[in-house]
Amino acid sequence: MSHLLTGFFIETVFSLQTALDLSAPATDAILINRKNAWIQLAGHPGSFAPAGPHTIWKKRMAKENYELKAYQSLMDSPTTQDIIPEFHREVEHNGEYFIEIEDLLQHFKDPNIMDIKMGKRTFLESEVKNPVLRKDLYQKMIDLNPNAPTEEERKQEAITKLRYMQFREEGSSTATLGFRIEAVKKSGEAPITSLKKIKHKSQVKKACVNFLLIEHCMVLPWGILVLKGQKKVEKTHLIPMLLQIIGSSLLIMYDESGHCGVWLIDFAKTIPVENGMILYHNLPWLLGNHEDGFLSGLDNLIDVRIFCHSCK
Ligand code: I3P
Repeated sequence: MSHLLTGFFIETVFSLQTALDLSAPATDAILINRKNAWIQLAGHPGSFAPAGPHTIWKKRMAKENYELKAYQSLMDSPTTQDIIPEFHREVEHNGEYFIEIEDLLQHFKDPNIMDIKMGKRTFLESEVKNPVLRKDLYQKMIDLNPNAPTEEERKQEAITKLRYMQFREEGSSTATLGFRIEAVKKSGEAPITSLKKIKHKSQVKKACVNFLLIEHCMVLPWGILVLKGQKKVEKTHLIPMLLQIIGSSLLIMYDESGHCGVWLIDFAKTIPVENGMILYHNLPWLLGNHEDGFLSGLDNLIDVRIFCHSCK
């Protein structure tokens, strides 16, 4: 696969303070410089660190190591191995587990970056049975919409993760379009992560047009063509039918030099379905059918035509 750039990683690091402090891999000046340059656009703060010159470490947050298994499976498949960061290995460091993956930014110079969270469902089915009430998610909910909590939720000042994740889906374009813009960073500017309420097609389009400079319009289609099956792969075969892909993002980057790329990233909630089941990635979700709405999102993203008129 093409080895694009270093400097910051998208699903990544907002500030030096929140970056993981891993003394072992990040000792030389180059790595320290890289660490200083990181910004986190989305994902769990502090879960990434620069590793080798062309790689980063990503910390395992969950008990189950879904991400390692997902990478192994996606790297094995010729249809997906070119659209994901290259997976190197699993690492244990100070009793914690990490995966070492390609730093996609190593060849970009101050790129424009967009992170689009894919799918109509953003939570695992296991959340449906999780009764834990969380005050932090209640707080995040009222920060976004003070009128959202029910009377009971107001009394409890807490909500379940399922409630929060569905509230976020409904309050963004996730529920209707099957994707949402998580964050954008334009070259030379600070990251914008305040796009949580972008919901309607026209708003999505406006945000995308703002991101996509006209002169770059012709270079970006490459990425989406790969995603659509440039290698004569049917779109429905591109995304594995045995994996539910929850909370993964499309990472779009381009810079002044004409480098551009689109990758699928973040597989912490990408898990195989039970034996004998297959997924279509575009059917309505019903508890137990594991559908994720990934391909509905991809179709709608293409329909919004953010990439270019000629890449339809
Ligand atoms: C977070 C986002 C993350 C999710 C996190 C949410 O909401 O959906 O993907 O982590 O859950 O709080 P928001 O985008 O509004 O900040 P997971 O993907 O790991 O589920 P968490 O609070 O349990 O970490």
